[in-house]
Amino acid sequence: MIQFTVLTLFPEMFAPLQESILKRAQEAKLVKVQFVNFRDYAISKHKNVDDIPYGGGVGMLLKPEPIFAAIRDLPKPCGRRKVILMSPQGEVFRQEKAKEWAEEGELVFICGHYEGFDERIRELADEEVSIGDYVLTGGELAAMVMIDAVARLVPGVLGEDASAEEDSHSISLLEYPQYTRPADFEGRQVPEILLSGHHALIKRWRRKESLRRTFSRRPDLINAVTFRPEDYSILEELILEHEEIAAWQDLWKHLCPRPKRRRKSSHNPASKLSEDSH
Ligand code: 4GX
Repeated sequence: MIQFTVLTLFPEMFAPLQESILKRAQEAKLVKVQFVNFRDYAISKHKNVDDIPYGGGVGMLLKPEPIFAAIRDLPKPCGRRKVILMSPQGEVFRQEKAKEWAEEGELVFICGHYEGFDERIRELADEEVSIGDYVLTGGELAAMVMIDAVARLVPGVLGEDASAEEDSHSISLLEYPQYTRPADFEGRQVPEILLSGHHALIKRWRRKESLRRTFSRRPDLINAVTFRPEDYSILEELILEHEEIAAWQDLWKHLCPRPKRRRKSSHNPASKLSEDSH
């Protein structure tokens, strides 16, 4: 069981987590999501959680007291606990981070909804992370993205034939195109090879299309790809089909099949000739 604790002024924003796979995971007690409205920890009469910035400037900042009080009031964690702050200044959240966090007992997300937070709030966080280079109105959507990505890695959350591990490999290599019935949809044909039943050739075709897609759509991922010996002939074909791919060929030159060294033979006139020459 992994526990997600969300410090937020807007717990209703998390309704999407009560649907589909994560709903089932919570019913099965594999995942728990709980909310702390830190306005409950505001000290002032008017329950303010934000205030104007010292030194002037536009907008409001989250005050430190309610967040500190809410964190201090959390019950002792069952296992390991990690406190996370969402911010575009943080390290970008990736699949590797999701895998790391899936091993924790409790993840606490601090969600703010104002222009920023008092710098002293940062010291509560073990990690500061961003879901990407864009600005959100609050941390809630970012927290939901991360909860979803982590929860699906918890054993049992996806089906029995869980393919979470396979999926995470497809982060460095894009998925090949997939098709289901009908074989002919308004004249658009499913590639013939997929109907052939020739499993080895289908596997090779899929690998080739994955590589092709990665080169053309996400060249930034290519350095992270682990090339296999059997990729060599595929890559030679891809270079002929897309000249640009030749620019990367240093990445797989180590896979170049070397011609077998010929065994010494006295019946080979060519080798006799070369022996005579010295
Ligand atoms: N990846 N955010 C807004 C709001 C905020 C204010 C005070 C904490 C305290 C973002 C991102 C992002 C984060 C902008 C939350 N949070 N978060 N900010 N990109 O844009 O994660």
